[in-house]
Amino acid sequence: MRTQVAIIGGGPSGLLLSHLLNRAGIETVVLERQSRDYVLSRIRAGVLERGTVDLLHRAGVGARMTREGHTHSGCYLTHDQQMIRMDFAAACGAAVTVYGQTEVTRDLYDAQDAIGAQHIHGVEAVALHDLDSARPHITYTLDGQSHRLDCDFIAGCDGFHGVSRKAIPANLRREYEKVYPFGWLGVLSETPPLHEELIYANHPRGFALASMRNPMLSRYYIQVPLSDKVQDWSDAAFWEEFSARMPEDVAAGLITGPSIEKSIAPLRSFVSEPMRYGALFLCGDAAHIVPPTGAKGLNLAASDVHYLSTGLLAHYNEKDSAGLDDYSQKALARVWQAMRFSWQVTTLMHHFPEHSDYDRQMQRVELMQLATNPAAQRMFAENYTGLPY
Ligand code: RFL
Ligand code: PHB
Repeated sequence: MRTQVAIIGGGPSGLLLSHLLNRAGIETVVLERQSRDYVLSRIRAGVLERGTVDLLHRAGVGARMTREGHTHSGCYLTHDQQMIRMDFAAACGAAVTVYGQTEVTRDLYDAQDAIGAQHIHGVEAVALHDLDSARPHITYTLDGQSHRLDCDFIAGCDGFHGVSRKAIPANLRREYEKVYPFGWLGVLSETPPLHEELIYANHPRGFALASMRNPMLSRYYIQVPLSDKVQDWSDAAFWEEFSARMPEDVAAGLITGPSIEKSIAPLRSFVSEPMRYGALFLCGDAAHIVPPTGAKGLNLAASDVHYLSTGLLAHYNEKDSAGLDDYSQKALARVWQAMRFSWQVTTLMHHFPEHSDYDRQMQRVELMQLATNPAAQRMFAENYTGLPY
């Protein structure tokens, strides 16, 4: 089999790239290890930057997001009992859209079906070959049979645990990593959200986040030690701990219910450079991971796809390869900005086991600066709603 761009991974990066390319007449094949149902059952990100929203509209998949997504022009940071509003609209004239990654992925699959894009689910033993030659190709097995896919380019959109990144020779790859000493326990529940905007809570007992998907679906998180297991946390224990970390007057309005999903995600920052090797281009979590505190993971995947799709379009339509040559450098410049913001908000809002009283005073004064200083508010708002690309 032959295609122009072979895409490994049918998560949001792979699907969005496939859709933008197909709409421009460039042929793709998406190879995904899991079933479509499995991909659509993963509960992940919930906040879309304005750039991601614009890109989804440009890809022609924004209609349901416009109908069902919710525009948020601010969020709250709390410090014990104090609520500090970050007013994005006043600080930088921008907003974010609350619309789940699951819904973005579903819209992309539906749109891909409508144009007959090629997806192969259930592939195993995916391997990349001859990346630094004019004949790159992929081998894989499907239902026990071996297959070969020849292509011009390979997009590695296979997430942090995928095979693409490791196909770049180790001596040409530089990895940067920071592992945080805690994780987030997340609960999805069919209850009205605690508040109309997101609340990020810094509390002596640990961080908590009140988020949402829609008026009858809430997403809540609490910081937990890495040693905790999901089965250690009954729903009742979760609600009690979550309430204790929110300001008392806000927690008084919490409506609890059974969890319909409960999972623990470790927090990690990771960047692998460069994001290109010969015919291979990495996108999204395959190249970088951020802790979820800044809500940047999915949004970085979208900006990578923007740079790569623009480069591929110029290559095929105008025989201009400058965008492909610049891809790694441009994408990484934005990745590092989001790394810094995610690290800053993670450090500001969590309870670190090794923190001294001095470190906690630093968190307090930084939060007070965000509460009172328009320059600090603008910097937060610009980064949260998304730097331009
Ligand atoms: P994905 O979504 O991981 O998709 C990669 C796809 O590649 C497939 N795959 C393979 N396919 C073929 N062959 C192989 N060898 C393969 N290996 C893997 C996988 O099955 C999968 O379908 O990466 P992508 O597309 O780059 O998208 C990135 C986003 O998913 C990610 O940045 C965010 O979801 C990160 N993230 C969060 N971001 C936020 O902004 N807010 C959040 O609340 C948030 N929560 C999360 C998250 C990521 C999590 N992960 C990765 C464990 C919670 C979790 C649990
Ligand atoms: C979510 O709703 O899942 C969510 C929102 C904001 C974050 C992280 C996760 O910073």
